[in-house]
This record gives sequence, structure tokens and C-alpha cells, in this order.
Amino acid sequence: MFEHDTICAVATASGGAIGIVRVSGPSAISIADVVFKGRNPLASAKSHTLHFGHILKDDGSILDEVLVSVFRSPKSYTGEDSVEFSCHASGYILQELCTMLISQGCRAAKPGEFTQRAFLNHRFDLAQAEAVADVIAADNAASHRLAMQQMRGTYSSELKKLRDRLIKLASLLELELDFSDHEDLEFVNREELMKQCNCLRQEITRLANSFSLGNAIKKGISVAIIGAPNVGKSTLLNALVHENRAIVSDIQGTTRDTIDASVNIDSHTFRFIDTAGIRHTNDVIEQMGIERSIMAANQAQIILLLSDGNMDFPVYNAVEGQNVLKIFTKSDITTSFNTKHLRPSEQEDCRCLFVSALKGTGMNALERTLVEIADSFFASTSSDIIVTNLRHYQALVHANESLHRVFQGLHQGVPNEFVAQDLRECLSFVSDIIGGSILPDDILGSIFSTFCIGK
Ligand SMILES: Nc1nc2c(ncn2[C@@H]2O[C@H](COP(=O)(O)OP(=O)(O)O)[C@@H](O)[C@H]2O)c(=O)[nH]1
Ligand SMILES: [Mg+2]
Repeated sequence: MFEHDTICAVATASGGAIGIVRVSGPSAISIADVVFKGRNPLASAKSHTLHFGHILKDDGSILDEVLVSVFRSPKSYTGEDSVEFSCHASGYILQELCTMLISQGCRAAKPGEFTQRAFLNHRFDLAQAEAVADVIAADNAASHRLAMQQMRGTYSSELKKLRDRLIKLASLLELELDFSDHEDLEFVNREELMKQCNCLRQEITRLANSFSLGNAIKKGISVAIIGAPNVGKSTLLNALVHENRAIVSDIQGTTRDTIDASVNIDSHTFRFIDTAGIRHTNDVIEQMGIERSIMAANQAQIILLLSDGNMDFPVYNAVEGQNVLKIFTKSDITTSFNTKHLRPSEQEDCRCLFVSALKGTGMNALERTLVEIADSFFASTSSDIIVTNLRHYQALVHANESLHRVFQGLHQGVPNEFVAQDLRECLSFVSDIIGGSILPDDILGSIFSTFCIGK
């Protein structure tokens, strides 16, 4: 399962001043010594030391002046002997160095292979390993906070507590199994088991439900822009993301497919979705676009419902938990807005805004309102553990199904061995999140293949 060869890869993205080539494995230091000439050989270097020297090509010419860090097993990122070359960030130098290392016996690392080795060497658990990729990808304050929390183990320790409670429940049941020939021996009363089971179900449900929020944090809060044709949806999208993403035209039905673009406002990431104008049409393609608009609206966390004053707001039934903001567009040319379509409460609370995307008026107020909604999404959750990973979410859903069967089994007086079987299944789903039980190679492969090379 675990290959004991020595791997190398460029660990930094292109651009920038310094490029790092990472080497890890039993021969990392001896292979590095072949290409590196410093004052002393790296073989005599202590762990966690830095060395200045040159990378020498076969013909004795200098490829680069570098700094080399040496980390000795087990105190390295991967847990193996590791060397990191800090070079000048020329793509040529970095590739050439890798080629030289490979000709000396290294293998080019697969995506995520350094982190995979760290996991296999018990440097951290699986959820922590996955968080490394999330930390790298984090581009807003909330996703950074969650990824850090997960990488540093807070998330795993909560899951371990949950797992321990499941183990305790399982052991109570298994204990009864061992003594099942003593017919009327009942160690724990079933009511009590059912109560504990229910508590655990609530906890798992809360975690699974946190995924929609976790996803919003990671990928951005989705904001669908909905309205009749020509009210200025595409213009608003472009103004919000400061970029000409969508085609603007006074020809009705221009936007046919949904277009989305992300932007950070005040440490939150928003993903704006421009949609086709909703109207009656016989054009098949436009009709498909309109269906997508409605779907986008249903899936979005915030809906911007647009009207330019000439047209009513489209009738839209908000899904529970969605925030709908009504926006009067083109405020630069429309002097009298017809507010009769607004319910009295909407006129009072400031969920109704006047905007000219063309002139930029009202855009600040719109951004502020969006940030307020985002703040309120995240306010209640700042201390809770939030699931951001689809694999974890799916494991929790499965765990919950198994636990539901446990509860039913207890309730209906199903023999303990069947109940215990379901409970073991639930336990293994929860354990898989942190990689407590042995995971098959293909699952590990699919997790780490989403990483970048060099991580
Ligand atoms: N005066 C003015 N015109 C606008 C404004 N926003 C959009 N328009 C114009 O309205 C027309 C339709 O805009 P577009 O964004 O394509 O509308 P969509 O069909 O809802 O996407 C274009 O001619 C835009 O230039 C605005 O704030 N002020
Ligand atoms: Mg449009």
C-alpha cells in the first residue's frame, strides 16, 4: 500500500521570486547530495538546518544558487527524510532540477502524494490531511478559519468524541450479546439506549445540516439575479464583479445560459448567478434558459429580484431560508418607481433597494446589505464545527441512516445482534471521516488526487 521510494516535485506555483522543489523518502538526502554542492555534504547535516550552495549540472556548470533545508525522519512534514530546495523561480531551473533528481533515482510525485505520505505516517488524520488542500484554496476569512480549524485537529477531535460515544453505545449492546444466553439478563434498559441513540442522531443531523453553510463558505454564498428581460440583470452582475462577464444588450432574451462569477466583498465570497429573463416565450432555447433561471433561484441562498419600474417583479415563491432582496434598477432614468407591488412590510424594512448599475448609484448599499446577510448566516455558527467536505457530508448521511435503523431496531425489539450490526456500520462511517479504520487504496487515491502536485 505504501511505496517506499523517494519522490520529488515542484511545490510552488509559477510566478514569484522563489521556487521550491521538494524531495521526500529514504534516499532524499543522499540523492540531494549528488546534485548539491555546499560547504559540507547534506549527509552530515542535522535536521531542521539550512544550507547555502550550488546545483551543479553534469558538465560542472552551475544551474542555480540555492538554499537547501534538511528535515530528518520522523520530524518532517511527510514523516520521512525530506529536502527542500529554494531556487530562483525560473520554470527552466525548477524543471531541470527535477529532471536531475529523477535521473538520480527519484520518482515524480503524484498529486497530493507528500500529504498522503504524511497521513500514512500518522502525522495527522485524514480530515486534517484534506484540510491542507482547503487551507491552500481558502480565499475568504470564513473558509480560512474552518480550514485551519480542521487542519489543526479541532474538527477531528469533535468527531472523535462522537465516535467514542458511538463506541460506548456499541459496547453496551455487544456486552448484552456476550451474555445473551442468560435470557432475562438486561444490562441496560432499552429506553436508555434509545435515548442515547436519539441524542447521537441529533448531533449527526446537526453536523450533516451544517454542510450547506460549509459549502457556502467554501465556494461562496450563491446569489441569483432574477427578473424580466431587459431590467438590467447582466449589467448588475458586471457591476458587482467589476468585470464584463455577461453580455449586455437591449435585445430581450440575450442571456440564455446562467453565468456565474465570484467576488469577495468584506471578507465574504459571493457567487453571483446571472440568469435568463423570465417571460413567456416560444423560443425553445430561451425557455430552457428560463428553466435554469428558476432552478438557480431555488438553489441560491440569496435572491436579487429585479424590476426596472416598468415591469412587475416576477412572481417567485421563495424557498424557506432564502433571503429575497427586491431591487429597482435603472434609478438614473426611472424617476417614479411603482412600489404598489411591494407588501407593506417590504416598504418598511430596507429589503428594497434602488440601484443604477450603469452609474454605480446604490451599489454600496446593495453590497452592505449582502454583507449583513452573510454576517447573519455565519454569526450563529462561529463556535460550531461545520462540515465543508462532500465526502464527510455523505459519510454523515449514511451514518444517520444506520443510526435510524438502530433506533427502530431498539424500538421494535429486534434482536441485539442485528441492532449491533447497524451500529457498527454507523461507527465505521463516522470513523472513515478521520480515517480511523483502514481505508481501501482507491478511496485514498481519490482523496489525494484532488490535491496539487508538490503538496
Ligand atoms: N440607464 C440605465 N440603463 C441600464 C441600466 N442597467 C441596464 N441598462 C440598460 O438596459 C438594457 C438591458 O440591460 P441588460 O443588463 O442586458 O438586461 P438583462 O436582460 O436583464 O440582463 C441595456 O441596454 C442596458 O444598457 C442602468 O442602471 N441605467
Ligand atoms: Mg442578461
